[in-house]
Amino acid sequence: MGSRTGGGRNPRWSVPPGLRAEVLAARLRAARPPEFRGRLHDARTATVLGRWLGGALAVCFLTGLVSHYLQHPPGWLADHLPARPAWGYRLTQGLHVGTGLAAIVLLLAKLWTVYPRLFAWPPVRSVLHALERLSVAVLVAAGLFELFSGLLNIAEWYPWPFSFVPVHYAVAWVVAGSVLLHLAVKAPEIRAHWSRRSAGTLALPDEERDGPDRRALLIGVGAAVGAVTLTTVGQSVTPLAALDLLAPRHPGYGPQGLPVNRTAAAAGVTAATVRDWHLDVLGPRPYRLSLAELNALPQTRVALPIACVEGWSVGADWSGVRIRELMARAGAPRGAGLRVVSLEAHGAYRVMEMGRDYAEDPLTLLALRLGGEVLAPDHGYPARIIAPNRPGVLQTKWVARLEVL
Ligand SMILES: Nc1nc2c(c(=O)[nH]1)N[C@H]1C(S)=C(S)[C@@H](COP(=O)(O)O)O[C@H]1N2
Ligand SMILES: [Mo]
Repeated sequence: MGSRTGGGRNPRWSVPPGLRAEVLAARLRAARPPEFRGRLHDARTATVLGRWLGGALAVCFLTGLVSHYLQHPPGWLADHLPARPAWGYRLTQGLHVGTGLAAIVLLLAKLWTVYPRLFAWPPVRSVLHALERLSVAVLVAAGLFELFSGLLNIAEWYPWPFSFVPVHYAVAWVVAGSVLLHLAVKAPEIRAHWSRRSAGTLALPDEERDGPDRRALLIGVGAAVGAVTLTTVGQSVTPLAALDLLAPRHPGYGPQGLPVNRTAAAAGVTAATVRDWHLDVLGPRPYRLSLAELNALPQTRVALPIACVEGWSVGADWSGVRIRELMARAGAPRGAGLRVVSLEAHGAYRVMEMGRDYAEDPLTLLALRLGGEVLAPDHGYPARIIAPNRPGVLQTKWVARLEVL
C-alpha cells in the first residue's frame, strides 16, 4: 500500500524512490546481522547451562529467604524461629553466597550462549513475542543486578544510594517470577533439548549434535565454577581455608583468630566508653550488674559459629552467662522475648530482638570470653551476644542493656 502512494497521483506527496517501503525492507534485510549457527549458541547448550544456572538460583533464592526471615522476621514469625540446628544459618548462608558466586559464572556463560537472539529478525513478530522479549529483558536485568549487588555487598562496597537488604530482597522476587515465566515460555524447547536423546536434539543436523566443542564449553564453564567455588568456600568451610584466595574474608584473620566486620573504633566504643561499664537488665525485677558480678555468676562454655550474612563463618569457643538465667533473675515470665541494646551510639545493629526459642536456648549466652580469653574490644568487650542458628548481624557486641519483652 505504502508503495502505491509513492507512485503519486499528487506529485507534491511523492516519496523519493530510495525511501519506498520495499526498497527500505530490502536494505534492512541486507543489513541483517550475521547468523549464529553451531552448537555453542543452540538450544541444547542453552538448556544444559540453564539447568545448572536454574539449580544454583533456586538454592540461592531459598537460602536467601531463610536468611531474610531469620534477620527480619515479621511479627507473627519472630517467636517461632528455631534456635536449632546450631549450625543451620552457617550452612544456609554459606550456600547462599556460594551458589550466588557460582551463578555469576553460569549467568555470564548462559548470556554468551543466547546473545545472538538479541539480533533475532524481525525484532518483534507479535504482541506476545514482544512481551516475551520484554520478560527476558527483565530477567536478565534483575538477575545481573541481584548477583552483582550481592557480590559488591560481600566486598562491603556500597556504591548505590539505596539500602541493600530491602532492594536485594525485593529484586529476588522479580528474578524468581521472571525465571518461572521464562521456564513456562521455554518449556517446549527445554523439553525438546533436555537430554542428548530428546526429540529436538536428535532432530539437529549431524554437525550440530553433541560434539567436542559443546563438551569443551561445558567443561570450561564447569571448571570456572569449580575454581570460583574452591577459592571462596574456604571462608565458611574452614578445612578449606588454605584455598580461600578470593573471598573478601579469611576465617582466622582477626583478633583472637576471628574476623571482624565492625571494629570497636568504627562503632565509637573506646576504653573510656567501657570504663564504668555495667549491665542493666530490665524486666519485672530490674537489676544492674558490674563486670565483676557477671564474672562471678555460673559460666557456661559453648562452641558456636559466627556466621556473617556476607558468607564467612567460623566456629569458636565462647563462655559467659546464659541469657535465660539473666532473664529469670529479672523475673521474666516463661516464653518472654528479649531486646538487646549495645552501647554503640549509632549503627544499624545497635538494637536487636530475639524470640522465645533463642532466649530460652541453653546455648544462648551473654559471652564474656572467647577461646578462654577476655573478649577483644573488636569482638564486643565487655560482653556480647552469642546464639545458635543466628545471622552474625544479630550477634550484638558491646552489650549494655537487656530488656525482657
Ligand atoms: N553492636 C554491634 N554488634 C555487631 C555488629 C555491629 O555493627 N554492631 N556487627 C555484627 C556483624 S555484621 C557480625 S558478622 C558480627 C561479627 O562478630 P565479630 O566481629 O566478633 O566476628 O558482629 C555483629 N555484632
Ligand atoms: Mo555480619
